[in-house]
Amino acid sequence: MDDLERVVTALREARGVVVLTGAGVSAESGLRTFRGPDGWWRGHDPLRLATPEAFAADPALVSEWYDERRLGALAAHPNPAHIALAALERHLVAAGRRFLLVTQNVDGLHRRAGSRAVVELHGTITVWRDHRSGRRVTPPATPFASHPQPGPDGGHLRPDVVWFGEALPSAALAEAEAALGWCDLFVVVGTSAVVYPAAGLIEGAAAQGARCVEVNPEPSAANVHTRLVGRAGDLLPRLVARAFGAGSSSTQA
Ligand code: BJW
Repeated sequence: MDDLERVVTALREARGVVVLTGAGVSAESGLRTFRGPDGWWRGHDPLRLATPEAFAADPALVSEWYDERRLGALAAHPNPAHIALAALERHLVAAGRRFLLVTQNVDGLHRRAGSRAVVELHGTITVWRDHRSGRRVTPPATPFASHPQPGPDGGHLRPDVVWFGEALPSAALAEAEAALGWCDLFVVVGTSAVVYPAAGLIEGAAAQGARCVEVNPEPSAANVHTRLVGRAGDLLPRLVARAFGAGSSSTQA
């Protein structure tokens, strides 16, 4: 039996499945990853821009980067990987088994593909908040008139995402950690697995006895039992079709 067939069997037999996704799952929707060769924006390292320090030093620059990415996310479409994960959830739930999709992505594409049990560890790019008061707003799907954009309470608008050094939303992290107690299969898709506490979920799942599987064209930092080498948009539809029947990931909810 090859690795793909082993994962198909694991999907069929699992009582509870958790999937952790990263930027790679949206690469085939045309969105840039952070650490890939196309990640830099106008000569800026995205890992430096995604910090409170960058926003304090140059709010206009950071606002412009996020506004461009916000509009890019709104214009993007879920790809076959997002759609396969939504189908996987439907199959498992219909069979009375548990499922949770934990994403580090802020683009909203999993929900738009039809996934329901989704935990967004790093927030969402379509919601912004006043950097002084924290009051949230959902801006219209048009470019901001200026950068930074004034907030409703006299501050600047910043995206409602989690930057380095900031705490993750506590309810989201707690839900992801609680799932490690019931999952027996943990699937890691399209993440370099170097950012914590998200990457720690993989170690936590393995420590609690789950089989850990990776789907990625490059091996990540994650310590997993099985690596499926390839693009998520190729491998995930094949896995779901082999586990639950041909064509089973082709329709959205
Ligand atoms: C494909 C593909 C295809 C390509 N198919 N795959 C423990 C140890 C060391 C450090 C720490 C630690 N605990 C905490 C830290 C500090 C820090 C951290 O982790 N630093 C490390 C980098 C060293 N963590 C934090 O600061 C976190 N906060 C925190 O811990 O707070 C503590 C606290 C508590 C109480 C009060 C206050 C504080 C916050 C981390 C926030 C990360 N934020 C970002 C930006 C989000 C907003 C935005 O989108 O701009 O999140 S950074 C960026 O990295 C983003 C991503 O979600 C995250 C992960 O990146 P990801 O998704 O893995 O992307 P890439 O580009 O790295 O990888 C893409 C992958 O896809 C590659 O593997 C490709 O091969 C693959 N791929 N095409 C499948 N078609």
